[in-house]
Amino acid sequence: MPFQNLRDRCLHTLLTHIPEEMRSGVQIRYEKQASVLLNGLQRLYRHIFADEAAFTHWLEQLMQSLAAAICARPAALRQLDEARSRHPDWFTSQNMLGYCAYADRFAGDLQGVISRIPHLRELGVTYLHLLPFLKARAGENDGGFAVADFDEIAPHLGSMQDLQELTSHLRAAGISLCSDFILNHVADDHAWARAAREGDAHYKNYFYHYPDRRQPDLFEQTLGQVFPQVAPGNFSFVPDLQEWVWTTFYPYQWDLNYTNPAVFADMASALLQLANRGVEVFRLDSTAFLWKRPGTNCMNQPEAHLILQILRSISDIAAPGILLKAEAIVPTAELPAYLGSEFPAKRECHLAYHSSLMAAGWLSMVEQDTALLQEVIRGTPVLPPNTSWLTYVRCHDDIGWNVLRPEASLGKQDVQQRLSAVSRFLAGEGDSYARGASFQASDPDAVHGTVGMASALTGFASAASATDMQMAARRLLLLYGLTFCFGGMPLIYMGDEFAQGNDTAYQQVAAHALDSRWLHRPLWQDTAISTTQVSNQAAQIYNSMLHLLQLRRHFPQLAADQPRQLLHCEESSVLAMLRGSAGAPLLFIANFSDQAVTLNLPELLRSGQSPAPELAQQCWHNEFNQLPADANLNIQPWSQYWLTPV
Ligand code: OTU
Repeated sequence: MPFQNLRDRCLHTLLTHIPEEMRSGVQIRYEKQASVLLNGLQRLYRHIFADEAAFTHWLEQLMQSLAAAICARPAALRQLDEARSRHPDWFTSQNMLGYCAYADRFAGDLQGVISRIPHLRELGVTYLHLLPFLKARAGENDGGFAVADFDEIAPHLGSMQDLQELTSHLRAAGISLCSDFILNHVADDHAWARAAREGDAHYKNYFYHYPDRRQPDLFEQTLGQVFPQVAPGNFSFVPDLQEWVWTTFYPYQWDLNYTNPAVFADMASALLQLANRGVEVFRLDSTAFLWKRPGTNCMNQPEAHLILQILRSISDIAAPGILLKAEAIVPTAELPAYLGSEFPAKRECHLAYHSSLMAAGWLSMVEQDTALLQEVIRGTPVLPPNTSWLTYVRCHDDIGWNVLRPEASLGKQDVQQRLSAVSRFLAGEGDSYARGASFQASDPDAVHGTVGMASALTGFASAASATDMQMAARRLLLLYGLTFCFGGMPLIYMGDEFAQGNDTAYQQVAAHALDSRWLHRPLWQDTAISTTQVSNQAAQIYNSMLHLLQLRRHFPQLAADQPRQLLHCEESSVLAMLRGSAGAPLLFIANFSDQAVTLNLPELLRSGQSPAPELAQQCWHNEFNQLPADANLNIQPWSQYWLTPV
C-alpha cells in the first residue's frame, strides 16, 4: 500500500473513534507525527506479519487504542497539553528544579506526599520524581523496579484515587509528577509472566526464552553484567517453563521482547493510561537495553532509539503535555542520541540523565583535578531545541564509574587503576574523609560502583572538627553548584538538602539486605528545618542550598538552552565556565581542591574564545562584592563563585 494510503487509513481510524470537537486538533498533531510513527513501526514490525493487510489491521488496532487514550484524557490534562504546546521549551528554564524521593521513605505514602508540598515549594521544586510506586512483585522487588501491574498502585502506598489526588495537588502547586516507566522488563509475577509460565504461547512471546544454553551462551560472550554479585549472568532458568529467560537485571525481572509488536502496543497504552492519571514526566528506565543484537553488548542499539522515537510520536499525538526522560547510563558520546537530533530532525526524549557529568563531578572532587570533568563538558554537544539534561549529584542507584572509561583513558594513568582509586577513596580507604561503600563489580579486578549519601561521600560522617564540617559542606554545595550552573534541570536527591547521612538499617531488612544501594535510601528526617539554631549543621546546609537555588532562579543565563563555554585555567583543580549570552554571561568558578587558589580574572577571561576576551575589561560582581576589572580572585578550598559583569 502506498505510504499516503496507509497514512490516511490510520488517520481515518483515529478520527472516527474520537468525538468531533477533538478531531481537528488531533489531526494536526497526527500529521506532524505520522511519518515517524508509521515508518518506524513499519521498519520494526512489518516483517512480522504474514501480509500487508495483517500489518495494516494491527496498525488500525493501535490507532484505536490511541483514540481510546485521547478520549479518556481528563479535561484538566488536555488544558495542560495545550498550554505546553504553546511553550514547548517550558521545562528548560532556570526555574525548573527536580526533587527525587521514595514515597514511603519521604512521607509514608502517596497521601503523605501531599503534606510535604510546602517543603517542596520552599525549595522551589517544580518537578517531583517519586521512585516506583506501582504495584511491585511480592518480596524482593528491586525497590519497586519489578512491576507486577502497570495499572495498580503498590497497596502500602495507596490507591489510584490517591495518585490522582496527589497529582492534582501537585499540579496546583506548579509541580509535575514524574513516574518511573520501567519498559525494559516486568516482574516474574506480572500477569504476562504468569501466563507465560502457564504455557500460554501468546505471552511466552512477550519474553525472550530459550530451551537450552546455546543462544544465551552466545549472547553472553559480549554482554556485560549489572548486578554481578547478587544476580550474575543475563539469563535465568525458569523451572515452570524449563527454559532460560532473558533477565538483564535480577532473575525476577524478565526482559520484554520488543521484537513482538504486541509488547510494544501494550506498553504504549500502559504509558498513555498512566499519563491520563496525571503523571506528567516518564522516567524511561533502562532505555539502553530495549533491543538485543548478537555480537553486541545489547545496549544503545538503533532499534532501541527507534522505539523511543515512536513512543515520542505517540505521546505527542495523545498527550503532548507530557515529557519523556531517558535513563540511559552510558558513556558521554552515547548520551545525546537519546535527546534526538536537529539535523535531520529526529525527536526522542525531552530529558536525559547526564550520568557522566555526575560521575565526573565526584571524580574531580576525589582527584582534586577537573581535567576529566572538562573533557566530559567538552564532549557534551549543543542540544536540539526543547530538550534538556537532567543534572544530579546523587540518585537512588550507585555511582557507576564505567561510563567514564573513554575520558579516563585519555590520561596517563591506567583506566582501571584510576577509576578504582576513586571508588576506593569514596569507600573510605586510606585517609579518606568519605564514608561510602563499594557496590558490586563483575570480577575482583573490575571497578566497583559507589554507594552512599552525598553527605557521607563529602565528609560529614567523618568530620572531627568544625573545619572538617565546613569543608564537607563546601564540597556538597560545590557539587550541587555544578548541577545548578551546568544548564539542565538539577535534581535534589531527598535528604541532601539537610546533608542527611547513610542508613545502615537496610541490613536488617530481608528484602533489602543484599542490595547495598539501600545505604543511601534513608527515611526522611525533617528535624533539621524545625530548628532555627544556626549552629545546627543541617539547618546551615539547608539555608545555603536555599540561597543557591534562589540565586539560580535569578539568572536566565543558567537556563538549559543557554550557551556554555569553558575557560582555560592554569590551575587544573579549578573549573571555570561561562554561561549565557555574550553580552551578559554568568561566570561559574569552582575550586575542586583543599588548597586556596588565586586567579587573575582578566587572564582567565582572555583564555576564552570571543567574546570572553572583551569581557576581561569589565568589572564583575557576585551577590556580596564588586570586583575590579583587574581583580585577582582568591578562591577558598572547595568554594565557588557565581559572577556577572557589572
Ligand atoms: C535502573 O538502573 C534503575 O535505576 C535501578 O534502580 C534498577 O535496579 C534497574 O534499572 C533495573 O530496573 O542500568 O540504565 O545501580 O545504575 O541498574 C539502567 C545500577 C541501569 C543501576 C542500573 C540502572
